[in-house]
This record gives sequence, C-alpha cells and structure tokens, in this order.
Amino acid sequence: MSITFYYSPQSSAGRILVSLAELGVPYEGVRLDLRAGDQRKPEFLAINPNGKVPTVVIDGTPVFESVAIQIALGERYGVQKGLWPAPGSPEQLTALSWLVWGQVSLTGALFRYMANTSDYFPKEMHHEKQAEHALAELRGLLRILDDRLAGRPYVLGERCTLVDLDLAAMLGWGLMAAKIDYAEQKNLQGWLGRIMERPAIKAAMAQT
Ligand SMILES: N[C@@H](CCC(=O)N[C@@H](CS)C(=O)NCC(=O)O)C(=O)O
Repeated sequence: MSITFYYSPQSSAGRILVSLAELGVPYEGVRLDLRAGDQRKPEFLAINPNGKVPTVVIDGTPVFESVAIQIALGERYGVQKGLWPAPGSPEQLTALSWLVWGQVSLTGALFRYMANTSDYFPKEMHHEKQAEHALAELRGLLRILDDRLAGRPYVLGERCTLVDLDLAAMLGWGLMAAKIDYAEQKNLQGWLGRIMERPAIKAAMAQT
C-alpha cells in the first residue's frame, strides 16, 4: 500500500490532511507551491489534468476531487478504524449523502458567498444580490446541519467519521474566512468545537 498526497497549505487539501491524520495511514506528502505554479507543471498535470490539490496517488492510481479521495480513503482504510461505514450498509448511503451534500451544496453556497464578498476575490467580482442570495442559501444549509446534529453527537450518530472531519475541516476555515455568525446554531457549534479538539485534527491543522 502506498499513498502520495499532493497538497498545499491553507487549501482544500486540508480536508484530506485531517482524514489521513485520523486514519493514521502512512503517506508521502508532496507540497506544491500554487503561487509559483507547481500545479501547472507537466509532471503534475499528468497526474491531475485539472492542476489542483488535493490529489493523491494510491498504489499508482491518481485520485482527484476531494470527495472522491475521501470515499476512496474511507472504503480502503476507514472501515476497520470505525471512521467509515461498511460498504453496502444503510449507514454508508447516509455517509455518501452528507459527504456529497457538504462538498456540493454547502461548499458551493459558501464559496459563492465568498466570491461576492471577501477580500480573497477582487472587488469588481462582488455582486450584492448574488451575495444576498448565496447567504440566504448558506444560512438554510447551516440550519439543516444544525437540525441533523440535534440529539446525535456526530452526523452519522454516535461515532465521528470522515463525514464529520470533511465537513468540519471546511467549515472550521470557511465560516471564519467568510465571517459567518453561527451563534444560533448551537448543535453545530458544539460539534465543531468537539472535532477541533481531537488531537489528530490539532496536529494536522498546525501543519497547514
Ligand atoms: N473541487 C476540488 C477543488 C480543488 C481546488 O480548487 N483546489 C485549489 C486549492 S483550494 C487549487 O488547487 N487551485 C490551484 C489552481 O486552480 O491553480 C476538490 O474538492 O478537490
């Protein structure tokens, strides 16, 4: 078994960094300097033609898109660690729903809001109505996650899984970067705090 993990600090690769840390699987990390354009070098484009991190190579096969990477890691290494449900189980279907929801719906709304408001994007790209629309959608999605966490400590139930880690890695950074107040979402607040206290997460975050 060999894993090569292409990453860059403070990027979507953080989602995978926390999963690898919790899974405790050995890997070789290759740091790319996105500002210097390492992601556009032919040798990297041959692995991921999109020129983006995170990218992993598992036993010689490249995997790109963080959601695909999480599923691949979960299926291969997560089941025995209790971090991913058994393939074919009802819980696996629930895991796929929330993982993809987090990546597509939640991250989509957050990034649309940021693209229209934050300093990470040029002011001429900002559009007030688009920002309002994205914020309303984001608030609705945060309420949905908050409701899901009512009466259960983690998204799938009693155990923390890669679904929680993926959502928390994105929200931990994103809600702060987008300056989103989520004081009303008490379940979400408690859940995020619990995950951020996990030793593997703290160690992974310190690296980025
Ligand atoms: N949907 C992709 C997004 C990956 C992505 O946008 N990565 C950014 C860093 S956060 C990147 O590598 N950007 C380099 C570039 O676009 O040149 C995923 O989740 O893996």
